[in-house]
Parts: sequence; C-alpha cells; structure tokens
Amino acid sequence: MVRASRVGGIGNSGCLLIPVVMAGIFVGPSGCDGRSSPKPGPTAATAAPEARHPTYTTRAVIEALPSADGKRFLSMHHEAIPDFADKSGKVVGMKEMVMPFPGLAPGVSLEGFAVGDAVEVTFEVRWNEVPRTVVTSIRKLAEGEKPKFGGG
Ligand SMILES: [Cu+2]
Repeated sequence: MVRASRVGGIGNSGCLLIPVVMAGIFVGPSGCDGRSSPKPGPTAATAAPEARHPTYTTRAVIEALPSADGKRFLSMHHEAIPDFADKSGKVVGMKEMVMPFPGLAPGVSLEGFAVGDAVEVTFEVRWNEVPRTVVTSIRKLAEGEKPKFGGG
C-alpha cells in the first residue's frame, strides 16, 4: 500500500506546530517531540475513569428484539431519565423515548424476553466507544409493575 506522501505534504508531516518564536516566547526546541495531540472532545483527563461510563437504571417496554443478523438492535421505550448527563457530564435529562440499545454486556441474555415485556434495565453510556449504549442488566418487572409514560 503506497501512501500519497507528496500530496498535502504539510498534513502528512506529522507535525503541524508552527514556530512561535516570533511571539517572543521561548518554548524550547522540541515542539514536536512525539506527544500525540489531544483528541478533540471533553476534558476527559479530569474525570474519574468510572465517571466516563455513567450508568442509568430505568424501566422500559421492549419494542423490538435484536435480529439474528445483527441489523436490528434491541429497542426499548424507556421512562424519562432525569439524571442523564451529556458527553460533558452536564445533567440534561432524557425524555421518555423509544431508543436502540445496541450493546449487551457479557453475560446479559435476552433469552425469554419478548416484545411488549416491561423491564427494568441498567445501561452504561460509553460516549467514546461503539456501541455507545451497553445494557449491563435487564429483568422483567413483576406483574402489575409498569413503566411510567406520558407523565402518567
Ligand atoms: Cu433514550
């Protein structure tokens, strides 16, 4: 595999730092010493590792089970999640909605579950991973226990 190294030579040089000498600030000679530039995104370095995978428990109704070919995910209508935080960690809440849950943690089985089942589900949100949403536990609600939808 040949890379077109002549095209866009600046972008391929691996060092995009422009000398700042003209600013009169001495920053040292090694402006490009192999430190990888930080990825764009939240300041994850300040967050505790476990805080990057926040976990939520909510009640839901199964709308669809994953298809065998993997093309369709588990889909559930979940209750509002008032403490849901966005990628930056800010609590923004999540309304009730039908939402796909593409990830299942190891050991989590959907055997015995059916469309229409009312469940309690716990899931992790892994903002920088695929799948982003991973179910870590799911259980059927007892007879008579129902998720609350529509502000009811
Ligand atoms: Cu949702």
